Amino acid sequence: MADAQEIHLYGTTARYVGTRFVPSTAYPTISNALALVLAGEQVVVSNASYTASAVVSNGVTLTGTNLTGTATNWTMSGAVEVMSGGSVLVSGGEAVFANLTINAGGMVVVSNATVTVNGVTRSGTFTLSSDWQTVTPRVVSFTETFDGFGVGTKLGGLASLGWSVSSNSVQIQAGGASGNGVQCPVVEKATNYVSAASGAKLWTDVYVNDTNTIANPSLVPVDSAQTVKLCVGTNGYVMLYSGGGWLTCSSDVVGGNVDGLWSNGFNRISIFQDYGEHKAAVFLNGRLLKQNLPFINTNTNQMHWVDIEAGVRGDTLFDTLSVTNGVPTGLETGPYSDLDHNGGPDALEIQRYGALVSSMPSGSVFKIR
Ligand SMILES: [Ca+2]
Ligand SMILES: [Ca+2]
Repeated sequence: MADAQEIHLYGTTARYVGTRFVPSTAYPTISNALALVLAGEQVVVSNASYTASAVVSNGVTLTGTNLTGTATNWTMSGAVEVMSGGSVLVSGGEAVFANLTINAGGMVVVSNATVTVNGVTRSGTFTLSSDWQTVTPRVVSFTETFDGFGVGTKLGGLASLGWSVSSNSVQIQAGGASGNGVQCPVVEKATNYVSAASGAKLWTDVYVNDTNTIANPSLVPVDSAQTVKLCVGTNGYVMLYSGGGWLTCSSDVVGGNVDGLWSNGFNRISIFQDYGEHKAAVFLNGRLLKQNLPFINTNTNQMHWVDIEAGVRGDTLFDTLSVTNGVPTGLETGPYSDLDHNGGPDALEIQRYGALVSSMPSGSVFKIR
């Protein structure tokens, strides 16, 4: 027998009704349209079916049972945990789970319905199992505009698209570079896991809006497993980690002055990485800042993830992240797209040769040691 704060229904089809119900074997089934669990109360259903047709406003723990019914009015604002052997059946209508955990062996079966789980909405017929929130790396090439998701969508809920976050405060917001983007609050981090071929030539292209600069990048920790690390330093210069220290890109690759190039609003960062040669090239707003940049870790042959971190001074907004095998759209044109004036887009030269053609020998070179 349970107390009034915890309601157990065993071995039958049970319908819980009203604000308080202390069940007994004499009352296994209550037939009423309203299923309401108040804050502080919990329904534990064991080896039974639980039929809900209205609002469940607090925790539901399911053990070896089914939660069934038309989901039209389901709103699970409290924590819902599906135990091993338990399943939640959502058939038709809409269901909202504000805080859902599915343990190994449990499942949420969705049939022709719309469910919102932890801030992410999916429609159709599918099954969520314990690994639903496990990150699935995104296969290259891809572009994510974030425009297909509503404002307030938690990026951490998009694990099937490769996303992992330090906090659920990382969310899709209006005001991206185009349409919606992602707001990454102070000191939070968004990681996009990527599935790419070994030895590939890859472009990572993203628009970032962060007016804050890092006064002393030397204090920024560098993980030796990384390949490229970039930040924006004092005076808006792009800083690249190279050879055990930070390189200040105070000029572009041909020596042109780039003062003030990092501007308010969205800036476009395009990073070319050759995982065969272990070298990178970095463009800011379509202008080549650095080529032949050695990887921090030259033993890495395969891309695994992209990390975007917000600093302590303010939120970071980012949008339109792509990781592609070819030159990102639009990078071959623009006022700074041919810095060496050889008639060829610099991005295409980087893609083909890893460096500007004009910086490469035009004839044979003999070296002896
Ligand atoms: Ca967008
Ligand atoms: Ca060129």
